[in-house]
Amino acid sequence: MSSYIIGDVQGCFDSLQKLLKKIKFSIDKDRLFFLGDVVNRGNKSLETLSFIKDLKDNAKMVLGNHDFHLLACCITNKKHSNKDTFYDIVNSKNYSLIDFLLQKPLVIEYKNSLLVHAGIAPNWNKDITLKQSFAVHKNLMKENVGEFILKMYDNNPSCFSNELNELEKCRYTINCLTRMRFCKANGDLEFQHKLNYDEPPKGYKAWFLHKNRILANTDIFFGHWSTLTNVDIEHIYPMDTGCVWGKCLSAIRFEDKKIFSVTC
Ligand SMILES: [Mn+2]
Repeated sequence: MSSYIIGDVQGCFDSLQKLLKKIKFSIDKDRLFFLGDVVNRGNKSLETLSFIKDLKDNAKMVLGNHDFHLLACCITNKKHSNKDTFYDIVNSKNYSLIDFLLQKPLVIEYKNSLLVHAGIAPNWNKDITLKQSFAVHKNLMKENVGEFILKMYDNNPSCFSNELNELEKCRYTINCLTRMRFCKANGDLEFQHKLNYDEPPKGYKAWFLHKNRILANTDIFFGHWSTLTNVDIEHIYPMDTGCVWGKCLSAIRFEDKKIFSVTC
């Protein structure tokens, strides 16, 4: 049995099938983890999400910002943008797919490693990370989830503290775990820049580069940052290799950390 962790598929169903063929995925023996953003930008969001859902216990996933955006467009009156390509799901009125996504966590702990879409604030330990992820998860499972989701659309608070109310804490958590690239050592988030980690905005660093980062000795697998290249930092596994931008879709085998890629 092997476990494979797969980066941002973004609706690129054909590339995903190509990748599964390359790793000789066996539904009886292997387990897949998806790092979020399984939908949007690519041309087959519906097929991709249905496929992952049908894998049942053989696949796990965390929510990414695009998955969250799909939820907002299906559950609330939030308008999708011209760039969104998940109309196939919205129009399918397949509520079991929406329910499936609502049940997904923001973080998965697997054998002492953490899987997350964007990253983990440098000043967060495993307990806070899992506790905050669970707080968001609980809200996504509630009856009035639409109201909750609408309240999550804001860049503030940019910093986490115990003085925040529950909704503010959830908003920071979603922004941190599903959207973060650059931040300050205290977890203060920045959202304007998408360049490589060696070109940070003034006063900020890539979240995984901060000295004294609490989880520096924990393996962290993440997606979201397709322009991230040449990262050679122990315990840090960036897996978004830009599938939807014509680059690659990649999986890493958990047991030996071997990387498998297909061109898209
Ligand atoms: Mn993303």
